[in-house]
Formats: sequence, structure tokens, C-alpha cells
Amino acid sequence: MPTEKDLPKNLAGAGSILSTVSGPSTDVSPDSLGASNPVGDRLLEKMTDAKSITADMPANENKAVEYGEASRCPFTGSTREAGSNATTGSTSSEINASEKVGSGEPQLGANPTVDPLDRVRVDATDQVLTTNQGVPVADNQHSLKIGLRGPTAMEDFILREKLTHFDHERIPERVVHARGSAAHGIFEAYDSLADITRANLFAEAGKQTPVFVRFSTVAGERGSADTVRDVRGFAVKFYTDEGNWDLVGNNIPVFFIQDAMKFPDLVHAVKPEPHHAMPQASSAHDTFWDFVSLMPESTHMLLWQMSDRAIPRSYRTMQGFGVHTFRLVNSAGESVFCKFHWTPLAGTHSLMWDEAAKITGADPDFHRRDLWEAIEAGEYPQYELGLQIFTEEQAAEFPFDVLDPTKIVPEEMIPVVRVGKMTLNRNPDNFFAETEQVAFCTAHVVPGIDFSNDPLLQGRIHSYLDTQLTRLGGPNFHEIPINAPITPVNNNQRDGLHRQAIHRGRVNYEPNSLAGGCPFQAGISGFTSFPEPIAEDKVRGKPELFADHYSQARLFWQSQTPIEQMHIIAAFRFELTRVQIPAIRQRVVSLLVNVDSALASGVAKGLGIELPAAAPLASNLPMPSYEPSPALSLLSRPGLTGIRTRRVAILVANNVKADSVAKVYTDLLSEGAVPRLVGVQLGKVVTSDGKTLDIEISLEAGPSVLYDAVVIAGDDGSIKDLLWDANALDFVRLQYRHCKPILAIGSGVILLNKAEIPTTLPDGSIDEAIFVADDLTLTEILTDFKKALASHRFFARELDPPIV
Ligand code: HDE
Repeated sequence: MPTEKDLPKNLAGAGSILSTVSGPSTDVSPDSLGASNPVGDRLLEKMTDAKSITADMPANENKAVEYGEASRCPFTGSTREAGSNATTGSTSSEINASEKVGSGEPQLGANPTVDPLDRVRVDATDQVLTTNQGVPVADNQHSLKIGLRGPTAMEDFILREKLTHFDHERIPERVVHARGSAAHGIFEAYDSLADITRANLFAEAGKQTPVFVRFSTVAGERGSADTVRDVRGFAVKFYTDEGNWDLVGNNIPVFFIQDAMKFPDLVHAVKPEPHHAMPQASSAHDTFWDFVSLMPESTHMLLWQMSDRAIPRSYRTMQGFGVHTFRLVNSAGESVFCKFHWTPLAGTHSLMWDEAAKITGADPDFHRRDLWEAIEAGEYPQYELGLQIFTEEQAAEFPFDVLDPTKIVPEEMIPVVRVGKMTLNRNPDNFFAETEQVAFCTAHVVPGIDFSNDPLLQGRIHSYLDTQLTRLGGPNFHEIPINAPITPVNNNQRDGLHRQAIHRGRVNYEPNSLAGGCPFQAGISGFTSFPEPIAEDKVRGKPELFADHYSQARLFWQSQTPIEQMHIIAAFRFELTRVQIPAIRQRVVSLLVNVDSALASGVAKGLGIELPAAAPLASNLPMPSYEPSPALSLLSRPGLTGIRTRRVAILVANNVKADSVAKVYTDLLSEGAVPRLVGVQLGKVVTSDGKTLDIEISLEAGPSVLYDAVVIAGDDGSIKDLLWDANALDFVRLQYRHCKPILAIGSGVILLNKAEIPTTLPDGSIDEAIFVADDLTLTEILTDFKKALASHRFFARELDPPIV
């Protein structure tokens, strides 16, 4: 035992380094006094450096600027650089490496939870089956039993793990927008928008930002059909260099209600009725129409919802809108208002109602499949982002309130400026991990993008984060790989269910000196809210201009082509026919009387009721009138992609002429269309010259509604295999009814005749989308057929009710 005179001078406290409580700490390593500690020097370094950075911050230097005028401008937090990488660590023993804990080298400033998805992509090639604990499973066929005929042993942890996991595979579906499909892609800016926003995805021409986009229906449950009449969600997550920005929009630019307070009422009303849980994915029932007919502010949205916008042909052929007015803010702190528009390069195309209803049975995954197949085929869907920019002064002059989400800003008033293009070029690896677990949130904005006071938007800022707590099981859903940003995430939020990040160090608060002040607040380089001046009473209510419920509904109606107007009337008729209570029908029509008399009387006639009196107006203010806006018609955007991805059925049967089939097939395929040989059943047909063709799908499995056009390939005789099959007759009849181009080659025309398909329109003029060709004229007529295919539908043929 050393005597006191043997001890070094600076002995006091050397032992404290080895303790986690009290001091004083010392600059003497216990090792130098004979203690043996493999990390003793590091322990000393950690202690002495912590003393020094902490001492270097004798006070909170920023406290004074947290008050008064100075506090309007956020300051950058104070930091001190540690002298050692041990200082901010949790433990000196972190230098001990292993396959589990890692290299033993602390990675300062790193957060690998935001690394690209490669870090979590799993592939089992050449791998043995294991339990979740990584234990190789010898037998995946049998549970562990006491004898071959005996009971299962409780100790069968392998069976129990497998069943337990299975029992808990489902998570709650989204309360709205449960049914959806998604894809990854890239957004590329056309030009710098630095003068109007500091959002760095718009910082320079050509700048690319990864995106994940989810399209959805609103009302249906997760397994409901894609082609129901409904609003479509169009939610885009931009993984920008300054964090995630979610533009959570719809394919319709207005909404049913004006205040978040009414959203649960709206959704309760449209969802299946609570007593018997019917109908699924449909607004055609009493509670929906009861509610909206008492909410005249819904009228504008109802017209959009009854239009063909609510039955898109594809997610690739619908527009998207941010709906609300947002703010853009530049680095000088100046702000403008902004509306966001997505426009598909493939044009805006829709289904017909009868077709949509039939697709619900033929292929409930129609839109999901379409998106998936297009991307797999390299036909990457593209959309241009457009902005309508206007100042507060301009907004004050508009005859409507830009904070009212039931109003658009007509393009004729403020043009849409195209600012970039989004390309969806990659399907997800795993539906659940990505599409189901993605969490969009209107509160996810980045510096340069800010909110307006639209009361619907304000409520959404709360709701999207809140809903994930239930759906994704706690506050750490941002760590789920698809939700993680690509930028560093550093803050002092900790713990909670399913936490993945393992934070070094003992500091989980700010301000701090023990971690050198880190992570420190960014000051004005971080997100700052636009300092909108507001001097107002605290009230519940709505501005007077919100009381105009009809003038923009009229604008929409008057901007539709006659065929679109006919579809809107038919949709109201269908939906209200399914309503049981006459007074509800009556009330809806009374709203429509305020929009347009032809609309109201068309719907009343369809319902067999007298035209009711107009619903009372909510305000006596004079209502604005608008010039029709051609941009509001779907038909104004035929698109740039022609026949690419259009599906064409080529009906074939024995004796078909191989040459003409081959010609049509290869010609369509080479131009990007998707031809398929459709026959009575799978197998081969023998062609007139003794060759064989493989049928790709049967009439039964691939019925008419799944194609954009049909070619009836004739034979040398009477195509008798098809003539005797009622499925073939239905096939061409529905192609006709749904206004699709029809090409009959040679004797194929016999099928048209047997199906009683007229080749002229009711007024006697030629039906320009029915083509009849023979061997000699096929090349020329095929060109015309492709033109008709590119223009999608030939509505001049349509009659209500249909004659075929
Ligand atoms: Fe949503 N909405 N919403 N919504 N919404 C949700 O969030 C909500 C509204 C929209 O693909 C929920 O994560 C409130 C307008 C889309 O994952 C929920 C209000 C618009 C999606 C929610 C609205 C939308 C949602 C359900 C009125 C068009 C699907 C699950 C105040 C601009 C996103 C979830 C996806 C989803 C609330 C109105 C679009 C409950 C409270 C207006 C595209 O949080």
C-alpha cells in the first residue's frame, strides 16, 4: 500500500473518472496510477475535453435576442467544437468494434437512417430460411408435435413466431384515401425560381429532386375497385435538399367544404352508411347527398365530381392540383400566393360511366395495373408542374376569396406557368413497405413554401401528422425508410415506439454545452414562417365572399363541351336515382337551379320530378359572372403521347389471315401501343395459310372494357368461331357503346353487322371511328385508325340511352 508521501501531487479525483457520479474530475489517467482500463486514456480525454467545451460556454449567449424586436429574426445557435470525438459520445467503450456495434469509429454528424433505400432492401438469393432472430429453420413444413399424431408443443418457438407475426400483419387503413398506388420518380426544374421562392428544388434549371407519388381514391376501403366515381388523390413527396415537401393534392382543384371543422361530417356522410356498411366506394347513397345538399358550398365540387374527372382512364391521364392557395417566399422574405397544378403529358382522358362500372368487375385493379405496367414497359408517366402566381394585392381584387377552397383561380385570370417536369420511372419494390407506409403530410413544407390561411388547409396541417400515430403506430413513422428525408435529421426528439436511431451522447436537449451546443438551431437559414400581419378578433365564422356558392359552379358548367355536360347530367341522374329519399333528390336539384337551368332541368327530367324552386342564396351580394374557361374541359388536353400505351384488342379466330394480323400487331407495337391477340379461349388458332397464332388472352378473361380499341381480324370465310360466341358480340358492342375506334379487316365486318353496329351516326353522317379495310387498303386505313386511337374517343356516336 503506497504511503501518502509516495502519492503524486495531482492525485485528487483520479478515481472519479471511473465513476458516473460526482467529481472532481482530473487530468490524471487512472492507468498512470496503475489501474488497468483498456479505454482509460479515452475516458480521460472525454472527461477533460467535456470540461473544456462546457467551460467555454459560460452563459447562453443568445438569450438576449430571444426577446422583443430582435426575436423576429431567428439567430443561429452557438456551438463549440469538441477537441476529441470521444467528448460527445455516450461511452468510451464505443471504440470496441464488433459485427453488431460496428467499426468502433464514431461517425460524427452522420445519420445513416436517411441513407438511400438500398440500406433496407432485402434479397434472399442463396440464403437459408431463418427465424426473425436469424436462426436457420430446419423444417418449415411441420409444427413440433409430441409424436406424429400428438399435440403441438408449446415450446415450438418457430411456429409461434411465424403465426404471431402473421396475426399482426395488418395495420389500420387510411381513414380516407385508403386505396392507392404509388411510384418513385424524379422532378426536374425548368428554370430558377429564386426570385419568388427559396425552395431549393427550384433553385436552378435542371435541378433534380427525387419524388414518391401516391394516387388514390377517397371513399373506398383498401381493397375497393379503382374505377369507381370518386375524387382521386395526387400526393407527391419531394425529397428535397432541405427536407421533405409533401404536396398532398387531388385531381380536382376545389373541395366540398370550406372549413376543416366539417371534414369528419363530410367523410362520415360519404363513407358506407354506419348501420349496414353499404355502399362500398360510392357516393351514390342517401347520407352523402343528404349532407351535401345541405351544404351549398359543395355545389362547385359536385359538378367536378359528377364530371368525367371522377372516372379517369388512368392515373397517367389526370391532372393534379394543390387545391389551396399556398405562399411562396424568397430569400429576401418576400411572399406571393401560389396555386399548384400538375398536367399529364399523356393528356386528360377519362372512362365512360358504363365502362367504369363494368371495369370494376373485369379488373378492380385497373388503375394500379395500368400504372405498374406503364412503368415496367418504360413508358414513364410524366406530368408538368405549373404555378399560378399572384400577389396579395391581386388577390384582393378577385371577385372571390383565394382562401376559399371551393374556388379556383381561372387560368384566364392568372396563367399557369410551367416550372418543371416529373417523371415516374420506378415501381416500388414492396407495396406495404412503400405505398402503404408512406405518410404524406401537409405540414411537411420546406423553406420557401408556406401556408395561406385557408381554413381547410389549416386543419389539414394538424390532421395528417396526427393520423399516422394510429396508422403507423407511434411518433417515429418518419424513420420508416420511405418517409425518411434524404437530408440529415438531427434533433432532440427521442424514444417512442419502434425507435430506430441510436443517438450517441447524453445530450437530448437544447441549449446545451456538453455537446458543444449541437444540434444547433439554424437561424434564418432554416424554415421561417412568413410574418403575415394580422390584427383581428378571435372568432368562429367565414368571410362574406365564401357565401358565393354558385358562380364558379356555373363557370365550370359553361366551360364543358356538350358531351361533357351530358355526362354530368347522367352522373347526377345515376347517383340520385340510388338515393332513397325524394326530398334529398329535390334539394340537390334545387341547388343546381342556381347553377344553370338546362343542368337542373336535365337532372330533374332524368329523375322524373318537377323542377323545384331554387335553393335560397346565402348572401345578397351581387355574384360575379365569368367567361367560360376552355381549360376546364378535359377535351382541351389531348396530350402529346399519341397511341403510346393504348391497349388494342385484336380479335382472332381460326382461318384468320396471318399477314394482316402480323401487320397490325407489329405496327401498333412499334408505335408504343399494346396490342393483344384475343380469342375464344387460350391456345392456338390456325391461320388461313396453315400457320398458327397463340391467343394471348380470352374474351372472357380480357373483356372489351379493358381495351381502348378493337381490331376484328377477318378470315377467308365467315369468322364463324367469333360469330357464335356472344362474348365476341358483347365485345364489339361495348367498344361501340364506349365510343372506341373499331377496325374490321375483311370478313371481320360480318361480326359488326351481326352485332348490329351502325356505321353511320343518327344524323346520317359517317361514323369516323369505324374503319373497314381489306388487304389492299389496310396500310392506309391503319393510319386513320391510329389517329382515331390517339384521339381516344369518338363521342359523336354517343346517345343517351345507348342504342347498341
Ligand atoms: Fe386529406 N387526409 N384531408 N385532403 N388527403 C388524408 O391522411 C384531411 C383534403 C388528401 O396518399 C388522411 O395520411 C382533412 C383536401 C390525399 O397517403 C387524413 C381535410 C385534399 C390523401 C386527411 C382533408 C386532400 C389524404 C388520411 C380537411 C386535396 C392521401 C390518411 C381539413 C387538396 C395521401 C392520411 C396518401 C389523406 C385529412 C381534405 C388530399 C385523415 C382533415 C382538400 C391525396 O389525415
